[in-house]
Amino acid sequence: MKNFIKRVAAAFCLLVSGLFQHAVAEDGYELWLRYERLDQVPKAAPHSVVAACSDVSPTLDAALSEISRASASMLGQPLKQSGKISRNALVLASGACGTSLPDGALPTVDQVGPEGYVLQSTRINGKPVTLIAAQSDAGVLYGVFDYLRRMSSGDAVADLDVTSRPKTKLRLLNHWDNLDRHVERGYSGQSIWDWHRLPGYVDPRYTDYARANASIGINGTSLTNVNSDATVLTPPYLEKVAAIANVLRPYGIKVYLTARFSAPMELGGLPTADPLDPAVQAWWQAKTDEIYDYVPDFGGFLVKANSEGQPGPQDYGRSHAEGANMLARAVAPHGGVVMWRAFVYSAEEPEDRVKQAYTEFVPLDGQFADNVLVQVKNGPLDFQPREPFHPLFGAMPETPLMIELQITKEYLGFSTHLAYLGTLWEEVLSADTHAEGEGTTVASVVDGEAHDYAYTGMAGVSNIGTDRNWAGSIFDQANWYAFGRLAWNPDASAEDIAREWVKQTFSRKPEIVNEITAIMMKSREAVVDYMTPLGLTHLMGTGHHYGPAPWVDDLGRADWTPYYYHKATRDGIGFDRTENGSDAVDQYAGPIAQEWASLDTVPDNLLLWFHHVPWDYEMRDGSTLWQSLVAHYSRGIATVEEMQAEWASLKGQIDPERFNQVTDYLKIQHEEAQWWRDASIAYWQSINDLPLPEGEAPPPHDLEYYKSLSFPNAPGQGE
Ligand code: BDP
Repeated sequence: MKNFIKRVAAAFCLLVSGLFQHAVAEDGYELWLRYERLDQVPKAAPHSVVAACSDVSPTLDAALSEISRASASMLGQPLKQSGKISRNALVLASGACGTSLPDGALPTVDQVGPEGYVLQSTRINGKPVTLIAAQSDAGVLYGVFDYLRRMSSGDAVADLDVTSRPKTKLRLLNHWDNLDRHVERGYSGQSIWDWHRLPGYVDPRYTDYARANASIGINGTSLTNVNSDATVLTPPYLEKVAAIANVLRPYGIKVYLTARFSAPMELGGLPTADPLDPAVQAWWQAKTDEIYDYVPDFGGFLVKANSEGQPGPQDYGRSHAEGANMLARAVAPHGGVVMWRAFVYSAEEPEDRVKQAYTEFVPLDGQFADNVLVQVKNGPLDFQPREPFHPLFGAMPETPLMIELQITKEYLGFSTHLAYLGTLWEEVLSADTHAEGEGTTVASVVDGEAHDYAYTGMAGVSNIGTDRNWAGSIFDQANWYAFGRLAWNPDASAEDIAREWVKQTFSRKPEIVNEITAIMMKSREAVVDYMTPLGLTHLMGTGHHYGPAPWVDDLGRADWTPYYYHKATRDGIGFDRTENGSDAVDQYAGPIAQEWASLDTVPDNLLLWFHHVPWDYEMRDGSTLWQSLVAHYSRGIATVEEMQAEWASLKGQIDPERFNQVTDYLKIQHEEAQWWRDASIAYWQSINDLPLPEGEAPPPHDLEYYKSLSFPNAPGQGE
């Protein structure tokens, strides 16, 4: 009888848990950490987990709780924690925490560095086990996430022999979040940092944020907008910052803040913020010491200075290096760093905007303090759908250069366009700068291999907000994911990363994985085609950056207008950056400069970035430039149509919530792709007076209609 009751109770629990599983909303909150139930328990799946140390640190605790959550979800029950090694145990051991293991049981972890790990199927006391070993607890945590990723992807977990270490040291998200919770260039709701309620209320969401980031190796986060507000440096806010840091710390994530250069005046009442003024230096030193009182492992400062109206050292006739070094001195005793942004272009400077960062920073090479990194956007302009790589990569051998990527899709259709950015970033990272001879890829500069940098890093401008799905859309989660994976290994393949993400996010079924990966892999080029084909750039609407506006030619500054970049006249189109024009091409190493300077060898996809050519210029395929341009727009739309059809074919195989949202978003994308094509063509025709190539549909409206569209409430706007 007792047994019977037990069985009934068990059946009831199963039923309830089954119902519950279905009732759980597929709203995207779980990201890639969904840990879907495995159809088959894999060979060598662990039966228990052993943390081989006496003192379980908060980081190991986080690892254990992730294992418990994941195993409950994937295997049906959480792994038992045990103090004893038994058959098929999962054994966690870090440097300080492997002492309870028998001699010789631990593999050497010398080669994995402070954050790497070893995953090994081995035997301890004659029993088969899986060992996750590292020098540090953070390394174990990363190893645990790797192990769970394999399991969640349906990969084999028997016979593991994996060694992994991150190729970059600083892997950071940069939030562009204001203290009033508005997110500059944010398309996923408000800032998750709930400053007003902090520190009294610490949203549990911060723990999930930390889990997600740690799962992809992110080890730092800059909480505040680069267009910064000094208020965050005041004691009430530092208390809030400390509360966030406390949640992130066990996950190996350090907190950084943006430093407003004029803070000594605004907060300290000083008459100047001159970095060579002793009172200013003393103010920053005291402020920094104070920050470390609140957050003992504070990472350091991220600074946007003398750029787009932000205060900076040049206001006092000082250089970027002098400004950066002053802050670097203040954080140095605490082990902090300064990330100084190279996104600068001067208001007075008549020089081609894409040349200015190089012109300003190359002469400063060697002048920065040891704990300064210069943070360089992937391209010389501003996160456009396609740019050549930034010429600073390879040109500052004495200065650690971080790469800054934009995860939020300010220029690629906000969160409603499906655009997987892994391919964009792979294109940049694998580009050959030729700086130290052939094969000096941007990745090899960023990971320090080319110039032996002491610090290395990657920053991604976050796309995270209060939306339930975090990123504004399910596919935008893939961009957050890909950023982390590439920061860990800048040589990783965008396609492998996409597959991995799809398996954990949608399905392990190979047909579904292939279909969704294929959609992702072509998505970014589709955006380039319908927005800025053939090397065109910066054609978006003013201020909010939503939609096309190639006709704009009269803003406060010429280099904010689309006209500045396309220079279309009746005779031709494109920006001449050869020696006959701005000669920006000369900022690249010899072989690259030669390739891009010549019409014979410049790739089609950068043609109008570097050259001004007539509308009837003959392309390699025999078409005229005009025909080719129009064909690219239409091809972009056709690709979105393919993506829609491919997605539609998955109906019934993806849960309705996510299926429907993606379907609706693709429809928006299709309409907006059409809008980009039509508005652009209407404008080019008003300039070149050319008829449309055969078979191409005319825009349904006249140019005046497209010009009249106005979007004062578009999301994510700047100041
Ligand atoms: C631009 C954004 C602006 C940022 C700026 C930056 O439009 O909101 O402040 O980049 O990176 O792309 O500083």
